[in-house]
Amino acid sequence: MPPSFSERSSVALTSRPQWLALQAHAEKIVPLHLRELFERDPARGERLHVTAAGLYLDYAKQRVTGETLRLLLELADACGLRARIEAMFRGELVNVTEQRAVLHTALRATAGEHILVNGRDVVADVHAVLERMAAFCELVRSGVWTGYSGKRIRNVINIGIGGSDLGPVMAFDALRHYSRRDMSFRFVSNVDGTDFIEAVRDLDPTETLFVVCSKTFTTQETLADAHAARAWCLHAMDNDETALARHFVAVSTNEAEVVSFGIDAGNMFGIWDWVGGRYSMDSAIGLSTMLAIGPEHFRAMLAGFHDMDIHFRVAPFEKNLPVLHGLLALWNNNFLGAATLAVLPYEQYLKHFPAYLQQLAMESNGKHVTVDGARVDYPTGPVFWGAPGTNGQHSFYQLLHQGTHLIPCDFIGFCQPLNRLGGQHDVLMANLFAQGEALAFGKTAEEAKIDGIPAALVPHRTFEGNRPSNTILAERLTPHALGTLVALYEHSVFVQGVIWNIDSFDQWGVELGKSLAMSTEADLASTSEPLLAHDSSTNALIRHYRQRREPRT
Ligand code: G6Q
Repeated sequence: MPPSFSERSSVALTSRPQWLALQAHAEKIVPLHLRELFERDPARGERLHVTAAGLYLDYAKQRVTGETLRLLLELADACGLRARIEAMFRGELVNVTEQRAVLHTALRATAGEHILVNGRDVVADVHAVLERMAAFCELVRSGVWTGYSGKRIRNVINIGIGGSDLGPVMAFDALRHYSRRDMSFRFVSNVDGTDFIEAVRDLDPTETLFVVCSKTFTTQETLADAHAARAWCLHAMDNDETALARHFVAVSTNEAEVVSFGIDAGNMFGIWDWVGGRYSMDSAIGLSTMLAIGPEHFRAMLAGFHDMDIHFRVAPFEKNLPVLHGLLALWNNNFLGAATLAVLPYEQYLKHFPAYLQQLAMESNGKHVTVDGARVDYPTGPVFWGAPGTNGQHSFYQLLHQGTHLIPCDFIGFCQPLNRLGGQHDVLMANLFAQGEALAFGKTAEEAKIDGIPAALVPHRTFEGNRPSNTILAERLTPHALGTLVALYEHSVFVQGVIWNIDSFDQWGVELGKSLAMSTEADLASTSEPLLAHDSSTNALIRHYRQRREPRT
């Protein structure tokens, strides 16, 4: 019997024998160099990889041995990972602090599967929304859906922030190759008016459709931008409120607020409270993605997610891509002391992927208490960051190679380019492989001397190496491949959260941000000098700003 939730959480992670065994084992691994690990085991590179759902993960350049992997898998078992995976897939209240099911996997379940939440089959609901989305997208893409003046829609602007923005932005860019090139797609998220103004400055309102994405429909930034969009449209449409129905659709759980904003309930696409914002790009929050790439490609993306879901749920842990990926990240973080993780896609279309993962990983696992409210005594979620290669090579890779921090890297590449330009794809991939190799093996002082480096420069031209990395390869950046890649990281984040015994699905720090600005905004807006009750620094900043700001128009 797997341990129950309460039994599992009653054992402190750092007192578990499996944790202690890993700590003792780490002392043996830390002095070992990857050079030595490869010398001892020439077939290491062929053995330490796993394939699933079209992805190939090479983890031979991680600082692990067979023993490390065995101990990590034992830790996963002891923490009840298998039972937690099942609990999530079955719709149990895995998000304990919000008492919610966590069912992004239901968003890509195939028609005919049944997942019940409070006795209701959510898969049927998901497919009903997907069909409405597809029908709407066909109307817009074919030009049957026209704007107020009868012109077809040429521009789509997604208004949303956080999970209602980062997924759509990332997915649009990742799949731009498959998108309608005779339409423009833009994304407005910031309450900074510049974001909206720049997005619409060359557009005709009568050809523009706004997709207002907000799970709660109470988010300050999104509502401010949506109101700006409304005013921009009305100005061009003789203040005819009925025109708005042709130019605004919403994605939300909150029909009452959508209607009170002025969007027709018939123009609303539903989501559910069991979908976290950062896990929602494959729900109706992805409406702009579907408008861009069409329903068929969107379904292919969902199939990619689903293939990885199935693999995660059924594959033995030693061959389970998200489990291994998560455990290796945990090993680097908790036992080798790596506080960050760099994600380096060698694919220009994935330029927003690091930012997307930043939210997915850091909002999920940036927690300092366990599900029981106890302060953890081990590091949790690492800082995620990164940029596409090869660009990053000409800037921050210096620190990866020769800095004092250990920064594990995930290199991501594709065997076939979407845009062939002479031999440039080989150049791109050569760089990817060479970077992983250099980080792992470095260059010794002896090698530098043999290369004729002057003695005084040898310390500067020496590379310690022993810097771990994963390499993730897929055939081609298709909608399916994107789905598998995102699901891999979703589940890897989950694996780590289970072991750390934290709630990966709440976001109280983000909620704090949503309320903090409210009272301060009143202080800024006040027409008479307000009585300020902040700390003395904040009070002084507010006074400084009030004296210099331009009057509101
Ligand atoms: C995601 C977060 C957060 C959220 C935004 C937008 O997991 O909860 O990023 O997506 O704050 O919230 P709304 O969709 O409710 O506007």
